[in-house]
Parts: sequence; structure tokens; C-alpha cells
Amino acid sequence: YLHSNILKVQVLSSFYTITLCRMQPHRHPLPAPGSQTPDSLVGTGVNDTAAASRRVACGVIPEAWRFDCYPERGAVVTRELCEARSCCFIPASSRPAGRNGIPWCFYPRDFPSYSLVSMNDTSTGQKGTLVREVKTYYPADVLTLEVEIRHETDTRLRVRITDPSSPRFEVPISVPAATEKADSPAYVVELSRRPFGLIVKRRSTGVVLLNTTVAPLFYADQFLQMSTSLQSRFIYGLGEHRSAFLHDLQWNTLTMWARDVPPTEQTNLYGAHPFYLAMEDGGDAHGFFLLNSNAMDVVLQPAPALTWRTIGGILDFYVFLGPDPASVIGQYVEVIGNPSMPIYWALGYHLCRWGYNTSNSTWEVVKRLRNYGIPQDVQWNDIDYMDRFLDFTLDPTKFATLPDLVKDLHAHDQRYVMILDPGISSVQPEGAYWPYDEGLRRDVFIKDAEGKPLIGKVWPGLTAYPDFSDDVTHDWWFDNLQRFHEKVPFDGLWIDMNEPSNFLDGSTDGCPSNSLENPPYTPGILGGLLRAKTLCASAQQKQSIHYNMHSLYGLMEAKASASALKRILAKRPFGMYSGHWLGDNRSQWKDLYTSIAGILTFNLLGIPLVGADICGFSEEPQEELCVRWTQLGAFYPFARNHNAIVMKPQDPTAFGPLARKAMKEALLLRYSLFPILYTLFHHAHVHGHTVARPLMFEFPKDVRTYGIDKQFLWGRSLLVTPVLDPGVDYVDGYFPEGLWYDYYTGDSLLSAGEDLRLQAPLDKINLHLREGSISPTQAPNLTLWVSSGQPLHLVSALSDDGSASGDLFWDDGESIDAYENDLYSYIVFDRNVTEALKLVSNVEATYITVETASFYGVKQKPGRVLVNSQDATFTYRDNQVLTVGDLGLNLSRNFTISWM
Ligand SMILES: *[C@@H]1O[C@H](CO)[C@@H](O)[C@H](O)[C@H]1NC(C)=O
Ligand SMILES: *[C@@H]1O[C@H](CO)[C@@H](O)[C@H](O)[C@H]1NC(C)=O
Ligand SMILES: *[C@@H]1O[C@H](CO)[C@@H](O)[C@H](O)[C@H]1NC(C)=O
Ligand SMILES: *[C@@H]1O[C@H](CO)[C@@H](O)[C@H](O)[C@H]1NC(C)=O
Ligand SMILES: *[C@@H]1O[C@H](CO)[C@@H](O)[C@H](O)[C@H]1NC(C)=O
Ligand SMILES: *[C@@H]1O[C@H](CO)[C@@H](O)[C@H](O)[C@H]1NC(C)=O
Ligand SMILES: *[C@@H]1O[C@H](CO)[C@@H](O)[C@H](O)[C@H]1NC(C)=O
Ligand SMILES: CC(=O)N[C@H]1CO[C@H](CO)[C@@H](O)[C@@H]1O
Repeated sequence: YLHSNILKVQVLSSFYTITLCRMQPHRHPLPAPGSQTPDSLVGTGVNDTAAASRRVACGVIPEAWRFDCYPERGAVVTRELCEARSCCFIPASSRPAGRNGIPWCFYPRDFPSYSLVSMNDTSTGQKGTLVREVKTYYPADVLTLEVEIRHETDTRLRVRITDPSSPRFEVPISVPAATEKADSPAYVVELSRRPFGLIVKRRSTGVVLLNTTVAPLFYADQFLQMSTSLQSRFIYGLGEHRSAFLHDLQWNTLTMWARDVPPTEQTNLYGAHPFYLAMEDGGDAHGFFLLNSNAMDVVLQPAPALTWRTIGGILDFYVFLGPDPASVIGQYVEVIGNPSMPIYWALGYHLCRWGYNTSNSTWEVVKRLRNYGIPQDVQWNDIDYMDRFLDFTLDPTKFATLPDLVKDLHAHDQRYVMILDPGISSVQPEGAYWPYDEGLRRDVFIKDAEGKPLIGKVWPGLTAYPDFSDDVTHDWWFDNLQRFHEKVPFDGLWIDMNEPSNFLDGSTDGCPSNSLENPPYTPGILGGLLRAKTLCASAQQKQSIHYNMHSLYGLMEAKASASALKRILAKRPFGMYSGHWLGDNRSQWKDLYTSIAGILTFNLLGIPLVGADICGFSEEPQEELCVRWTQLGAFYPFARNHNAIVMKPQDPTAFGPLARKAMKEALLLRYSLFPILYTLFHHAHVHGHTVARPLMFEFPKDVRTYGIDKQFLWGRSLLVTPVLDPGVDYVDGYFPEGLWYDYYTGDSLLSAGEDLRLQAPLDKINLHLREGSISPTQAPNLTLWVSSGQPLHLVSALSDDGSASGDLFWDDGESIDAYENDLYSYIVFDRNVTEALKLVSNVEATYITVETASFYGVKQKPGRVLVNSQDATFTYRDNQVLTVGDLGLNLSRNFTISWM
């Protein structure tokens, strides 16, 4: 049952026409109620003229441009403390100083910084020396720095600021290296000598993308800080946080340090992604990536400006010039690595819960879904399946039938995924638990500062933590997985708790007292300490101390797991090294809404296979919410229903007939759109494109799309407008200018760029096709294995001039590197203005045919329809929909459908 064929590629790239338009003016901070007159001129006992003129100098700095000189959390910043740092002290508002308020203590313009003292040309750009004459108040300033400016490509600038006298920690991932200077860069770099500053402009428009002169540069051993002005207030990315898609610049500190905690605003969460995308006046976009894995704060302020504040590593950053949002993301993933092509069933419906207490009860649910004809590709288990929560074990009584369940799933073309946590129990009797005994023998565990395995506490109790930065650990992990796979032939792995999570702070023995554990500055981490609910910062890993490696733990576990699965299954690993679920969200309407921002942000961060727990993880599911969530979830790139223990079941069969039917229809709809979704993942894999796409990516010149996070697109043309509120049968959505078609009926809608109210009864999710698109769909079925073998139905949404185009990527769905090895078909559908649908392909795609084709927006009823010059029967409806059936067109040959 192979759907694969070799086809010559016809790469379609996206080009956008950008025209100039103005954005809304920047928001300024509101004067705080009851705020006092700045007391910059009120005496403090020091009344010499120098101090007075200093006060004046401080007073001229607008509030929005104050760069925080006293970011320490919880500190009560007094004038004395502030002036001891040679900073300006002006109480600014009734809001407290520090996090999320206007700073009271901020740098004066003449605060000492580095000076650029020499500069030489290199093969890729320039290299210069920076010198600081005055030490800062943080220990171990690096007084002499090297700055290297690399014009890597025309759209990618890289800047590295390092300590030339002693190497510092650098993120151990491989990035592309340029050896020659880019020919005609889209950027211009200017340098300010004293104080040192870097200014990056877009060559074509002169727009300033980066200006680090706005605040002093810090480069102490454990405090590195760089600020820049921002070109606009439209900033996206900077995961992982729970927030709107468009970031708030109102003194908003986003802290990065991987943390396992139910998503809350203003909190560091599971992942760390120091990348932002920014829109510019005029609709161009650029990106910025700080390649640094240490704990950090990113401070957004209304100037608009941004500060990177990290406590280790080096300053190594990239500017991506786009110029459209999609190209920015493509350029970013070129550096961090393209998303992998998912195995086909990863795009099906996944069902999971914590608290399937037996394999029999898990099996019952699978059977119930089958009986009701509800599509399901994958059944999962949470930690329930394990014997006493030990990794690589099976509860011998409650889950005795798990291997049979997995066989039954396979017999129904379904798949099985189970959870695995990194913590390995360290307290089993010797000889009783191979993973630990063997791990000790091979020396795979992270060590405490004294060199003993560090012991923390997770589900099974006391555990050691594998060090995935060591290749030896990868082999041990593979051996464990292979041994377990012989017992339970699982198809994929869900790797959880890899922040890494710890129920203790640090370890059973606490942590030593040193500057790694208590750095001079600690970013705004939940719990206040680096060790909070994770390992000691001073723990030792093969490649570096945990202080540097912490936020890379999950990535390294994912790499180890992906390569092990490839070896065991000889197929694409499910999700590993590319997927993400949005954590333990709650079953609330607000969480339904914020999930969209999460999905869009992760698509921007180069991780398109992402979804939130459908129907919410914690709290009791409500029927209406679960219906709406399943409708939205049908459009998550990764669609999994997951539920917490003791909560009532929330799989589709747990609800009444109407709700069940609505959920079933939503999932069948997803399955029918599989060819579109799969093709989008191909473009993500090859070009770094987004799958779930913000509207602004397609309409970058329409500022009204910049903040939209209640709607999104699949690719360039399928607009999803979900209901996000209880008790309504309508939904309001924004339709960018142009012609749109109702996906279901083909009714057209001409928008001038308007908010429109749509009918949305409980069993409907609104879906619209953008003019000019051709979308391949299929008859859905209970699994993707079956439905993806069905003939295609092509839906063409014609532009006003009658044109439309689309594409299809097709392969066997599971071979590793199918694209790289040329084992695929890529087909372009193009309907040009001469009223003919043409398949452009010179290759054989022999297993799949086009059975029917619908054309939305055919203005007049045709007299004849010709398929490859032969008359064909057709229907034409008054809403301008032409449908041609019984086509049986073989995709291995070009075909033409025309009418007159
Ligand atoms: C630039 O070249 C000069 C003269 O060769 C040398 O002294 C200086 O160290 C170089 N600077 C850098 C940053 O390489
Ligand atoms: C960069 O920032 C400095 C300090 O605010 C300012 O004086 C300078 O004009 C800025 N440069 C550009 C090109 O915007
Ligand atoms: C699970 O089902 C099997 C087969 O029906 C039965 O033999 C077994 O006792 C059940 N196990 C549990 C734990 O209920
Ligand atoms: C599973 O076990 C938990 C704890 O023993 C219990 O509260 C829950 O109701 C059980 N779940 C099911 C689906 O039986
Ligand atoms: C799945 O395909 C079978 C065989 O073609 C068909 O009988 C069945 O109705 C389909 N199921 C659904 C849910 O469409
Ligand atoms: C299909 O059309 C394309 C473009 O017109 C052409 O290059 C190709 O040779 C054709 N293939 C076949 C099999 O006729
Ligand atoms: C399509 O055409 C190819 C080559 O002529 C043939 O081998 C294949 O069986 C055809 N496929 C179908 C589904 O008709
Ligand atoms: C549904 C929901 O609230 N999703 C949020 C869950 O948490 C992630 C962070 O892990 C947010 O990004 C999502 O918005």
C-alpha cells in the first residue's frame, strides 16, 4: 500500500508584494494615577552642581526610554542603592519599581560602556576590539571583548561578541557556517565607537532594525546585557510564554528557563526560544535570534525597545532580513534546523488521558470510537501503564493486555504512543532494574558538584537523570527502548518531564552554595532560584554544567529519542525532535482562546507540529466547550485530546449524541483535508514555512491583521474562524480584502477588509477558501491509512480573473528522508486565465486519482465541460459552483479540464 512515486520537483516559493502603508502610532505609557512629580530636582543632601546637572540629564530621559538599572527581583530600590550604581533615580509612577513597572532606577545616557578601539576586515565581514574602562557593579566584567560581524548571506547577518582571552560556553548545536562575505546584503551595518553600538538598517528602506546604542552593553561573567530600540510595537515569538500572539510592550518581562508548570501568564514555561519576529513600518518583517541557552530575561518596553539580559554564554545573534514574515521564519529555521517531515499518522487524531487505569479500559475507549465511526489514528497512555511508575516497565496486572491492545491497534491501521519520563529510579534492589544498573555501569547520569549521580524526585520516587549531552547515554537510551519495544511494539514516544522536572528543588542533598546556584543576578524565574523544581545549576553534564545546559535538556533527549526510534522502527519517528504540546492547560474557554496564540507562536519558532490538549487537561470538561475545542483542535497541526486523572472522560464518545456527532464531523473534516496538511508539512520541512499561519503572514500590508489570534490560516488559503465563546451560534471574524468562499457551499463573499459575523451553530466550524487556491481533499475515513488511499477531490476557489493554483506533496507517509531520497511526488495544479485546470507533472503518481473537481466562482453556467478534450457531465449551481465528477484522472499524466 505505497502511495509513493518519484517525481521531479517543481518548487513553488511564495512571493509577496509589499506596498507601503503606515502603522498606528506607538502607544505611550499612560501617566499613572496619583503619580508624583518626578523628584529629580528635589535635593537629597548632595547639592553640588555636578549632581544637579546630572539630575537634569536624568530628567530628560522619557519614561518609555528608561532602561532598568536595578532589575533585581524583590529589591526595594532606594536612591542610595541606585546611585551607588551611578544610575538615575526618579520614582515614576504609583506602580512598584522593577518587574512590569516603569523603572525608578535607570541608566543615564553617559553610563560607562564599551568603546570600539580597532576594527579589521575579515573574509566574512569585520572583527573589532571593544574595551571597557570602568568596571560595572557586577563581578568579573570582561574588560576586553572581540566583536565579529559576519555578513553570512544577503538576508542573514550574524554578530558574535566573545572574550578573546578565554573561551566561554557556547550553545552546542551546529549552525551553518559562511566562509565568504555576502555579495549584496539587504542590510547595512553601522558602528558607534564610543559608546560602542551596533546599528543595522534595511538597505532598501533605511529603516533601523537594531540600534544597541540606546543603553550600555554589559559583559560580565554572569551578567550579559544588550538593549535595542525596536522598529515597531509589533513583536512576536519569544516562547514559551502564555500570552497573546502579539506581545505587550508595556514593561513586559519574559523570562526563559525551561520549567514544568501549568501555563500561567508572566511565567517561564517548558521551552526557551530566544527569537522574535518584528513587523516594520511599511509591512516588511525581520527576525532576531540570540543563540544563548542560559537563563535570561527579555524585557519589552514601550519606547519601543527590547533588552536581552542573560547570565552566561556569549552574545551571538542573528538578524534575518525577510523581507516578508514567511521568509524570516525560513531564514531562522535555516540556522536552527528545519522541522522534520512527520510520519503521516502524526497528523491524525490522537486520544490520551491520565487515568486509563488498565489496558482493558484503554482498549474499551478505542473500541467505542470505532463503533461510533469516529476517526482515530493513535491511542496513547500516560504513566498509568508503568509498574510503579518505573520507565521501561509494564504494570503486570493492570496493563497485562497492553501488548494485545497494540496488536489490535496495528490490525486496524492505528498506532500506539506511550509516555516516557527521563527520571530513572535509583532505589531498586541491585539486579532488579536494568535501566539504572546499566546506566551506572555506563556512567550515563548527571552528576552533582561532587561527582556522584545527582538524585532528584519524580514519579517513581528518587531518580537519577540521564545526561543526554553524552553519546554514551544515547546508546543506553536506545538499548532500553529496544528492550521495551520487544515487549510492547509502540510506534512513537511522548517524552515528558524533560525541563527536566523535579519535585524537589535541586536534589535530595540540596545544592552547594556558590555563584552558579546564586548568581549575582537571577532572571525572573518562577520560584526565584535556578534550581526551583529542577536540578542544581552546578550539576555536571558531559558538555557543560547544568547552569548552561538546563534549557537544552529536552532538545537533547528528543535527539536521542528520535535517533533511537529511527533505528528501532526504520521509519520517521513520531514528533520527536519536532513536536510540542502546549502543556497542562485548563478546560476553560480562555484556554481554548489562548491555545491559538500558542499554536501560531510555535509555528513562528520553527516547530509547526504543535497542539494544545483538546478539551483541556485539568478541570472537568464541559460538553459545549469540548465540542468547540474539538472543532478548533481539528485544525491544530497536532490534534490530541488529553485529560487529567480523576477528571470525567472527555473523549468524543463520553458526550451526548449531538455533541458526539459534532465532534465526529470535525474530525472527519480534518481527515478529508489531510492532503493539504501533509503538503504544508512538506513546505515546512523543506522551506521552513508555517503550517498554522497567522493572517499577517499572508497580508503583511494589512495592519489590521497584526494582532489577530482568534483566527488563523492553514497555509496560504484556508481560513479557520472558530467559536471561542460559550452560548453563541455565531462568530465574528476578520476577512482581509479579497474574494473568499465558504468551504462547504462555495458561496462567495467579497470583503473590503472587514469584520463579518458568521453563523456558527454548535455543529459548525467556519472555514473559508481564499480566492486563487486549489485544494486537494479526500473522502475521510476512520484512519489516515484508509482515507489517504482515497481518490482526490479538487476544490478550486477562482479569483475574479478565473485563475487558481495549488499543489500536492505525496509519498509513502513513513519512509525516512523520502524527500531527500527523491521518493515522492510533487504535483502542481494550475488553472490559468484561459479557463482550464491543468495538472502540471511529468511523473507518475500511480496510486491516486482525481475523481471529482469543484470550481467555486464560475460566473456563468458553461455549455460544455471538456476533460482532456472529451465532453464530460457536470452540475452547475446558482451560487456559481461547477462540479465535474467521475473523472478517474491518473495523476501520472497531465490533464486539463476546461469549459465554455
Ligand atoms: C587588527 O589589526 C591590527 C594590526 O594588524 C591588530 O593589531 C589588531 O589586533 C587587529 N584587531 C583585531 C580585532 O583583530
Ligand atoms: C541609535 O540610538 C542612539 C541613542 O539613543 C541615538 O542617538 C541614535 O540617533 C540612534 N541611531 C539611529 C540610526 O537611529
Ligand atoms: C482484561 O481483559 C482480559 C480479556 O478480556 C481479561 O482476561 C483480564 O482479566 C482483564 N484484565 C483486567 C485487569 O481487568
Ligand atoms: C482511575 O483511578 C483513579 C485513582 O485510583 C480513580 O480516581 C479514577 O476514577 C480511575 N479512572 C477510571 C477511568 O476508572
Ligand atoms: C470508510 O470506508 C469504507 C469503505 O470504503 C466505507 O464503507 C465507510 O463508510 C467509510 N467510513 C467513513 C467514516 O466514511
Ligand atoms: C506535463 O506538463 C508539463 C508542463 O507543461 C510538461 O513539462 C511535462 O512534460 C508534461 N508531462 C507529461 C507527462 O506530459
Ligand atoms: C496510472 O497510470 C499508471 C501508468 O500508466 C498505471 O501504472 C497506474 O496503474 C494508473 N493508476 C491508476 C490508479 O489508474
Ligand atoms: C490552551 C492554552 O491555554 N494554551 C496555552 C497553554 O500553555 C501554553 C504554554 O505552554 C500557551 O502557549 C498556550 O497558549
